[in-house]
Amino acid sequence: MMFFYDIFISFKNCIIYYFRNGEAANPQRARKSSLRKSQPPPLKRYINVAVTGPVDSGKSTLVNAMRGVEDEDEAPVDSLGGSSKALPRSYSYPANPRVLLWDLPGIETHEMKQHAYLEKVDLRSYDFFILTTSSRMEEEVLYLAKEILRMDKSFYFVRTKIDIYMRSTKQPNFTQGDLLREIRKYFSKKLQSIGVNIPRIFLLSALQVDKFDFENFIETFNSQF
Ligand SMILES: Nc1nc2c(ncn2[C@@H]2O[C@H](COP(=O)(O)OP(=O)(O)OP(=O)(O)O)[C@@H](O)[C@H]2O)c(=O)[nH]1
Ligand SMILES: [Mg+2]
Repeated sequence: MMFFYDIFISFKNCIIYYFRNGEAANPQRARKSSLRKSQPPPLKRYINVAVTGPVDSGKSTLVNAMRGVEDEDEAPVDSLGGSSKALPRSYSYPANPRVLLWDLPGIETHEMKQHAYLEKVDLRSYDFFILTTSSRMEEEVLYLAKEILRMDKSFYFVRTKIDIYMRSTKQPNFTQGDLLREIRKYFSKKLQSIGVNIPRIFLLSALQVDKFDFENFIETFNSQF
């Protein structure tokens, strides 16, 4: 009796493995199917990392900088990704072939649009998030952060275009270090207020990768995945 039970269990596991791996080979399909399920498939070939944030916050430029390319046109879009800007696009990550970087469309300010955004990009199907903003902590960024926490997943918080901020901010008694410390403290407080105990915050420029937090960001990312 035990023997037949063992055969039944291993047959069942084979079927589960087959279907999960099928989805893993095609994240687009996995995303669609995860709309129907409460959980994304635990067995996946890729670590799907979503770069998300408001419109124009520097998502695509950051993806390019992470991949070490200057112009999006030079970077071949993975066949897995769509071609429209309104769709998430996937890119390989040269430093780690297990990672797939997803350049998500920008989230818009209006509350209803925020809701629609979650449906459109199916946030649940990603494993990790890089949340970008190019200004102060906007409402939609906090909204995304809360959604990610609700899914029990984590994120890096990236304040992009910090080079512009540094160039345009003139505070006579503040050194660059002071300014960066203030910004970090500001974002830290905001993120802690929604329950992120130890926020991982990077203040960087995707166009000046040898300055600010960019190198630290890449090192941290590479050591985590
Ligand atoms: N100076 C500076 N400019 C940046 C930086 N990151 C992005 N930009 C510029 O900001 C503009 C918008 O950048 P994108 O990367 O297209 O922004 P996005 O979030 O992908 O925009 P959408 O996909 O339209 O939501 C471009 O002109 C970039 O060159 C940065 O770190 N520093
Ligand atoms: Mg973009």
